[in-house]
This record gives sequence, structure tokens and C-alpha cells, in this order.
Amino acid sequence: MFRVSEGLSEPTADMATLDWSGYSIRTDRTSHVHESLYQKRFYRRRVQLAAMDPVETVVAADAASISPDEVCVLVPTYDEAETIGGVIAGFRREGFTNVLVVDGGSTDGTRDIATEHGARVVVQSGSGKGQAVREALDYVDVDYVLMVDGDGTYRPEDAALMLEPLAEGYEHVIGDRFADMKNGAMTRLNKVGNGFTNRAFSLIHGDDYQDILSGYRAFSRESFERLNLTADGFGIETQMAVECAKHGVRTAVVPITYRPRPDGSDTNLHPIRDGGIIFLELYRRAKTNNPLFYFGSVGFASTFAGLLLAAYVGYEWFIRVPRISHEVLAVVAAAAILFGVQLLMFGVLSDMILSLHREQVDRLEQLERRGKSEYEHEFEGRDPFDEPR
Ligand SMILES: Nc1nc2c(ncn2[C@@H]2O[C@H](COP(=O)(O)OP(=O)(O)OP(=O)(O)O)[C@@H](O)[C@H]2O)c(=O)[nH]1
Ligand SMILES: [Mg+2]
Repeated sequence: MFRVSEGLSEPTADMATLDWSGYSIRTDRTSHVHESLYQKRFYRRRVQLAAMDPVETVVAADAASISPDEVCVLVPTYDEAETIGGVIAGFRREGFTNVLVVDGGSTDGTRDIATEHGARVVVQSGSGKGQAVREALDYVDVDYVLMVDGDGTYRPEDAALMLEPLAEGYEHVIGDRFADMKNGAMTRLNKVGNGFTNRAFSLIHGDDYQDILSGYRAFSRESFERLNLTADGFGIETQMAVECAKHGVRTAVVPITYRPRPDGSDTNLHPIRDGGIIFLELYRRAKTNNPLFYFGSVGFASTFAGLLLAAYVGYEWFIRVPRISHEVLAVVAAAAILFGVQLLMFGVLSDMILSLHREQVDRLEQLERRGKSEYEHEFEGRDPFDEPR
């Protein structure tokens, strides 16, 4: 059951003119994954429905918010001289003075422009966006991080919307570029690749984050430290999403606007090469998150190929006149089926082990929480070490 926020007295109003920052859509789902909070597209549909359906409930928005002083705007850059100045100025206008640019060795003056605009600039020790982001966290001195590209494709004006879920207890926020994608912001190939990746992600990892490759993210430093991230390049966003799903990081999705790169600014993305890396990343991480898929998909493919071969061998032997015997093919078919069935069984067993492991981890976390609250109740804010013995 979704609830639509208060104040939408004009259900047909142009969504762009609405102040999203005060409103939220929640789900009653109990899983740790939270449906697209603030989904503009969804919202538009619900608002239209609300106009027809008077039963739609109205709730007040949360007053909590995060002050810009508590946030470090993290901008990984590589040759973004064209746009970096505008990006930093935009965030400063929104009140964010703590801007950290992690540069990958730009040769076009990006670092100087960033410094002139008041950002802290560090040069990453390795290469690639992923390595830059991982290293950057060592320089973050506040509790929250707002990560954004330096190419001017994301709007600083969306920052408040990105941070709002953090104030409500979410730990990781993904900006959904598909909610409001401007013409020319993404090539057709990239759109298809993104769609495929998002679908593969929800199939393999079970959660739908709408736009896992988005570069606009907000997260708490503490939750970031729980993620096991190793990617150097553009695989970092995929790894973040997978790790959020795996570690039960409370994740929200908010609609944002995605603009085209300005003329003269060049992409660092190689769609085919990076697309391959991203997909491999998704698949590799399925081993510990969805072993049934990891082993089962190969097992299924092998069994299926084996059965096809076996059918061909059978046809040539039993139906065809004169009959032909394919001994070698028969052996290959049998091996493929055996291999496939074994992998399938392996997948089922691993899945069972993972379920048991998850149950145990849940139980341990429950015990930890209970222990903590009993401890807090007993000492009620006093320091136990001050107690007389
Ligand atoms: N520090 C660092 N930043 C990088 C590196 N490669 C890319 N970036 C930055 O990472 C951000 C995302 O890269 P983009 O080239 O915009 O990739 P994209 O957003 O997927 O592709 P576009 O559609 O072209 O915008 C940009 O701010 C880049 O400057 C790198 O090796 N090191
Ligand atoms: Mg970009």
C-alpha cells in the first residue's frame, strides 16, 4: 500500500513545478529494499490515480534534513576542464562548501580550475573512477557523501532530494536518471546497455534499484565502509549496488534529471569494453549473492546444449534411414548433460547453505541489537565504567 504525501491538491499540476523535497512515497514492504522513494514517474501515475481514488491516504512529510555542512561532495574527474568549474560553483550555490575533487591525472587543467573554484583537490594514486572513489573516502571528514560526476550531467539542484532519504534513515541513495532524461543525454546503445544491466541486476540479485549505474549517489560514510569494493573503473557503481543488496544496506532511489554533456566535453566511457566489465562484475558477484543463478545458469546452458546434441544423435540413429551412429557426439552430449546437472545440483546446495548462513547472520544481528538495547536500558546513558564496583 503506497501513501501519497500531503499537499498535492493539484493532482494535474506540472510535476516540474512541484517542490519534491518535502514529500515522500513509502512502501509497507518489510524487506530491506525500499521501492523507489520519490519516483517521479511513479508519482505522476499515483497522483493521477489519487485524483480518481479518494481513498488514497495522505501523510505529512518528514521534517528531518541533513545540513550541507555534514556533507562532502565527492567529484571524480578525468579531463573535465570544460565543466568542472560550473559543477563546483553549482554545489557551492546550493550551500555545499566541502567539495572534494579526486583527479585521475588530468592534463587539461581540471585540477587548477577546481582549486580556483574552492574545491579540495587530490590526485588519485591509481587509475580509474572506482579506485578514485575508494581512495577518496580516506579524505572525507564528515558523515555523508554526495558523489557526482564532474561532467555537468547531474544537477546540483537535485542534491537536497538526494540527501533527504539519508535523513530518514536510509544509508545509500541512487539518483534515477531515467526519471527525467533530457534529449541526447544518453546514446541509444547506452540506454539499451543500462536497461539490460538493470534487468540482469534485479534478476540475479533480487532487488530493483532502477538505475544501478547512476553516478549520482548519496551515502553515509559508515555504510560505504561496510561495502566490499574492489573495482578500479566503471564497475564501481555495479559493485556498490550489489554490495548494498548483499549487506542489507537500506537503499532508496530518487528521481533526478540527467542532462547531456555540454559540447566540447568528451566521455571517458567505452560502452562495449566497460559494458563487458560491468556485466562480468554482476555475474561474478552472483557467486556469493545468488549461487543458484551463478551455477544454475551455466548448468542449465550445458544441460540444454547436451540435450540438443543427444536429440540430434538419437534422430540420426533411430529415425533416419539409413541410420548413422555419432559416437563422439554422443559422448560429448552425455558429458554436457552430466556436467550441467551437477552444476545445477551444486547451485541448489549452495543456495541452501547461503539461506542458512543468512538466517544465522540475521539471528546474530538480532542478538546484537537485543544485547545493545538491554545494555542501554540498564545503564540509561551512564558510563558503566563510572559505576562503583
Ligand atoms: N578520478 C578519476 N575520475 C574518472 C576517471 N575516469 C572517469 N572519471 C570521472 O568519472 C565521472 C564519470 O565518467 P564519465 O566519462 O562521465 O562516464 P559516464 O557518466 O558513464 O558517461 P557519459 O555518458 O559520457 O557521461 C566523470 O566525472 C569522469 O571525469 C578516472 O580514471 N579517474
Ligand atoms: Mg557522465
